[in-house]
This record gives sequence, C-alpha cells and structure tokens, in this order.
Amino acid sequence: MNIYFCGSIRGGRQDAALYHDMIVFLKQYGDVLTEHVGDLRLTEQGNDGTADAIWQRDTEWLRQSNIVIAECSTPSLGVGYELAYAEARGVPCYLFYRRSETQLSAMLTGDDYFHIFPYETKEDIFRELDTILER
Ligand code: 6IA
Repeated sequence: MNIYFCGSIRGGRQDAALYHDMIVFLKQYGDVLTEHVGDLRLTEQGNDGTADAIWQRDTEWLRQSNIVIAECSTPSLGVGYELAYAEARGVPCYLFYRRSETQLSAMLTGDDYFHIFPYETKEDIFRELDTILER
C-alpha cells in the first residue's frame, strides 16, 4: 500500500516530531512516500530552487497513492493543495487535527469527501489509524 502523509513545512514545523511519530506508525501498514515530511532537520527555510521538481514528484506520488493521511493542526497551504488534488483524483483522505487548538478550514470540514478526526492525544490518532488501515 502506498501511503501519502501530509504535514506542514512552510506553514511551520512545530508539529514535526508528531509527523515523524505518525510516519513511523504508518510504516507498519505500507510505504510512506513522503517520509521527509517527518524529518526533524527539515525547516521552513530553504530556497525554492527545486520547487518545480518537488511539485512534479509530490503530485506523481499523490496519483500513485492508495490513501492520504494528513495532520492538519498546523495550517499549511501545501497540505490544503494536496488534499484538493487527491480529492479530484479519488484518493481517500483522512484528516487529523487537535480539537482544542485548531479551527480547521470550512473548505475541509464542509466537504463530505474528507474523513475528519479531531483528536486529543497521540494515542487517539494511533487508535484511529489502526481502524482505518486494518479495514
Ligand atoms: O505549504 P507547505 O510547505 O506547508 O506544504 C507542505 C506539504 O507540501 C507537505 O505535505 C509536502 O508533501 C509538500 N511539500 C512542501 N514542500 C516540500 C518539500 N520541500 N519537499 C517535499 N514536499 C514538500 C520544500 C523545502 C522548502 C523549505 C523549500
């Protein structure tokens, strides 16, 4: 199974350790194509010199994915773009966000296509992921 994990990069890296832990967990179930999103050395700095290559590769991976898992607590234009791209191509999308801190965009909560999971603890996420991926 190809899993596409989405998390903020330019939107801010405050949840990078959580992305890392989610990616490690997801690897029990398949290949996580976007492992770099959980790389703690990746910062929002950095130049756009390779942006066209990044877009080419990420959109190709989205088309090859069986499922998209997005952690949306830190708002990210790139994650929103990826979710719309996946929806347009019929890739199932599962979104997680911290209930107490995040006001998720109405463009996501208002769209019945997305499976949305507000959570409180990391254990809540892992429990949901087991349910989603064991189906
Ligand atoms: O707008 P954001 O940067 O927060 O978008 C994050 C999302 O877009 C992630 O889910 C990634 O899949 C994708 N993305 C954005 N930037 C990159 C990247 N390098 N490499 C791979 N995927 C990316 C950007 C480095 C940057 C500091 C220039």
